[in-house]
Amino acid sequence: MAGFPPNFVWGVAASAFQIEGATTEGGRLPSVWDTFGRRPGAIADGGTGDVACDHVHRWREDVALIADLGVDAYRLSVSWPRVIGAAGVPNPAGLDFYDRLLDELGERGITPVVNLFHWDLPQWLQDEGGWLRRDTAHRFADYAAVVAARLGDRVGTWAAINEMFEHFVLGHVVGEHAPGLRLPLAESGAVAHHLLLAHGSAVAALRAAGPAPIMAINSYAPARPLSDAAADVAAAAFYDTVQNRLFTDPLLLGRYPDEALPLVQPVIRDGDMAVIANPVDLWGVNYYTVNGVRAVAGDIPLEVAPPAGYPVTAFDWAIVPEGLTEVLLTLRDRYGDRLPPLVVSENGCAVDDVVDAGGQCADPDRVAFLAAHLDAVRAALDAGVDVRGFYVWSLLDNFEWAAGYTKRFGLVHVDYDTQRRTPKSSFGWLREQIRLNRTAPAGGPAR
Ligand code: GBH
Repeated sequence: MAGFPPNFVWGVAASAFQIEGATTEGGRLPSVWDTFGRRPGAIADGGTGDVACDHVHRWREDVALIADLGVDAYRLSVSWPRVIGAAGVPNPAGLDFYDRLLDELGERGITPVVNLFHWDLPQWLQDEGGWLRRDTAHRFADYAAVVAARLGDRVGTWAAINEMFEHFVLGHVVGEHAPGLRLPLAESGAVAHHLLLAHGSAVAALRAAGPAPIMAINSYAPARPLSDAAADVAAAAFYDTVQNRLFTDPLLLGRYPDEALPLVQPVIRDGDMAVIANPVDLWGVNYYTVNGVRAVAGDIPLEVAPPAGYPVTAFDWAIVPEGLTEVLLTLRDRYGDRLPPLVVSENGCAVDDVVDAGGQCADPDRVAFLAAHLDAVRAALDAGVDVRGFYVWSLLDNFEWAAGYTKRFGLVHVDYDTQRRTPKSSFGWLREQIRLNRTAPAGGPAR
């Protein structure tokens, strides 16, 4: 696995709501996920984020794990409702938590990559209209400025919003994620536009606050028609537009794809597109799978399912490493000079991991998954694509959104009864890959 460029960044990622717990401590206000998670049937196992991985109390142990893993960088997210109180007043106790966390990371030589929004909107902002409301984008920029002023001196790289597409579609159209809305497609465009506007406004605030580079983070997946039928081919093309271009075209080209314009046209104001296209320094790619798409009748005119012929993960997502190479090359080909250097900002898989009687947790399927996806990154590097780093999702098993605690993505197993952390075999494997890569530079014999 050696053969990556010498300055290639090895990282591991997590997000606030999925690991923190302590949802009522230190002045932390409810988020849309606290509310949504209490809807009967919303979460597969009825799990909540109340405790999660108890990271707010165990952060020191978790940073020690990250240091032990040997990664260069840790991608975390700040919980908006933890650091901003009602009416937008900063909450010092919440900021203190991240302050200590960043100090500890710094002392361990781990670069913090700090994302500001991983889907946990303060509930009070949702009550005022959430992402349907333009003002939420301005509130987000205010929040970014508060965090930058307090933590910016120790942040290695900023990110504003994780996966606008998932938050938009799953949270506001399909209703499977918080806030659980099922907006008619025709009314949903405001959410997409305001997320983009929030991103661009936050980029401006972060730039004004300091020199740290800024990364955009989106998910990408090739969309493949599930049959040769013309309707399925058209549905896959539409899905490709919505997932892979609806957010990326405005961010990089300053305009929406033509097919998506009717959705957003009513809410666009003069000057918005320039704000949205505020340049960033790095382009984060979250990659998990390829999506099979077929046409169906209904307001949402398509359905996504794993394409046949591939092995699947414990989540039933198709395992298609070459899809990652395809995504990286497609971005380069679509956006050319407009595309900043790429980073694989999330990759990983769900496995039904168990700790055996001897206290070991072997996850060979995850090792194979990660090895194949790292090969796919190297194929893109060999094809001349500028990829600067790779972040495994995730450090710990954690709250997997609508799947609750039923899906495990961690390099470290978490026993949710005892909060005991057990590094899986993939943890030791990744540590060894990082070490090998550092001692055998690109083009060297170990390749
Ligand atoms: C990421 O989203 C999130 O950023 C992270 O919080 C989350 O924990 C992690 O992934 C794991 O889920 O095969 O048809 O069922 C990933 C977005 C959307 C990617 C669903 C895979 C599967 C489509 N995912 N998609 S299908």
